[in-house]
Amino acid sequence: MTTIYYHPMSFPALAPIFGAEAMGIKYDKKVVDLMNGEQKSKDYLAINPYGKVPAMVDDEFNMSEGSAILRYLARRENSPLYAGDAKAQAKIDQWMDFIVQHIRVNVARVQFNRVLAPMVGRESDQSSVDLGLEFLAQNLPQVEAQLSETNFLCGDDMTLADIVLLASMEPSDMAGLDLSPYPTLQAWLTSIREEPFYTNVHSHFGAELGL
Ligand SMILES: N[C@@H](CCC(=O)N[C@@H](CS)C(=O)NCC(=O)O)C(=O)O
Repeated sequence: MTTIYYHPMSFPALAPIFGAEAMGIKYDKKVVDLMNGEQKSKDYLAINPYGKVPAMVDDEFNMSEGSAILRYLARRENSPLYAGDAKAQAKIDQWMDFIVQHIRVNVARVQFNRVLAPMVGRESDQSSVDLGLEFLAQNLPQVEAQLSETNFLCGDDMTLADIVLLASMEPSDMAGLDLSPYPTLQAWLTSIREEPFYTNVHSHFGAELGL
């Protein structure tokens, strides 16, 4: 049995959840209570010694890191989401890395300081918000340009790269990101959020917490 440990407000952890749904995998999902520090409990550290979500247990095999979990599941399932020769997979990897390193981290800067910090009684850092917005303004145009050329990041079929983009953009509304300069990305998000692999998880980001 495959179990994915996550939290509904963790967009890194939503990536393997969306991926498992999109691959039609039979799996269990378990919420790790990040608000109360369950990720540092002895039981959870035995699953993921790094004390973070996501993590995955596949029978006796444990692993962490959302992108690595996605690749493992796709290889195990021989999924079309990570298909093709070395070059095709390299392009999927390229976009996965780009999204995590240039998009997700900056969405996280804005989301953390505008939404999460006030929720957990921490001071917001406006300079971090500004930096996140500056880097998003540099990097989102590349996503917009690609999605204006092809239906998905790596062509006309959805791949793991799109799953990572979807998960990374989850907090865009909640964090008040202005996506109006990126109409193709906006339309893409609206459309992909209507897919069963998304609606099986939630209606929108934060729905599980009544947000
Ligand atoms: N590089 C990891 C990032 C995982 C991560 O940062 N998880 C956060 C939630 S978004 C976490 O578990 N934080 C809890 C903590 O650090 O105590 C991945 O992509 O899977």
